[in-house]
Amino acid sequence: MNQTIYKELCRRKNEGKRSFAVLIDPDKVTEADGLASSLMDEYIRLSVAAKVDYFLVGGSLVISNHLDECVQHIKRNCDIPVILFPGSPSQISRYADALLYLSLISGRNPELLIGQHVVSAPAVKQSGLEIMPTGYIVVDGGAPTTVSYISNASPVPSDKNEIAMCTAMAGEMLGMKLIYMDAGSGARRPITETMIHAVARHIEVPLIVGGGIIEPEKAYRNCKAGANVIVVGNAIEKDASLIREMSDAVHSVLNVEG
Ligand code: 1GP
Repeated sequence: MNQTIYKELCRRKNEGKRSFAVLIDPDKVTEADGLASSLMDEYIRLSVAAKVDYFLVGGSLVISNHLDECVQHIKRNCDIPVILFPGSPSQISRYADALLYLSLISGRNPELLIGQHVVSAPAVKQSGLEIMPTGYIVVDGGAPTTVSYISNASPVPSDKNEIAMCTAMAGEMLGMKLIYMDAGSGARRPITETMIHAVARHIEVPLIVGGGIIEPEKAYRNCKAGANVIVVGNAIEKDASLIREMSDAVHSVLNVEG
């Protein structure tokens, strides 16, 4: 299987480079008829200018059926790789470059650990997408988020660094190629740097961190703590000019740490 995106993620990690990903919710950037909104074009334009590394496309609850149109529009208009971040097995588009194949390892809901994967396995395989097995760790962000409600699983308490650390270690030893720590979209409290550091220093695979990051300074500190990829969605929806500031903050960190 083609592993272009994953190899690039690992290369960037090994070189001490951090990556910035803009999260796009197809519901928010397409019109009722599926056509791209001017907002989507603005995101693409600003992201290209700011040298954004990846687009993550998806969400815990995608209501419209415009995923394909959204991904195709991005692919037609820029070279930034598109990685699917699906909230359910229906969120697969063969037009994307890669798929975060998420297993909710912080939860104890068998459907989200393996059940939905079994049901969707043939379709996922046929998609031809680059599959990136990802241990998904949801951390309490101070408010019930869509992901915690939909997943019907309790998040890791925000101050229990050792639980997050052991969960990530177990995920890596089970074969996960990425660990994604998420406080949930729109989290009131993003994941602490101490938790990020505790996890990062115990795993070898790239670490993605997102949820409630609204300030470039926080993105910077997360990278210093050991995050390899920073994901921002909500804050950019409120102020698209943050794309540049976040991207610059993330890319300003260049060192191999913890
Ligand atoms: C959510 O990690 C992502 O799954 C991004 O969160 O929308 O709060 O930036 P925000």
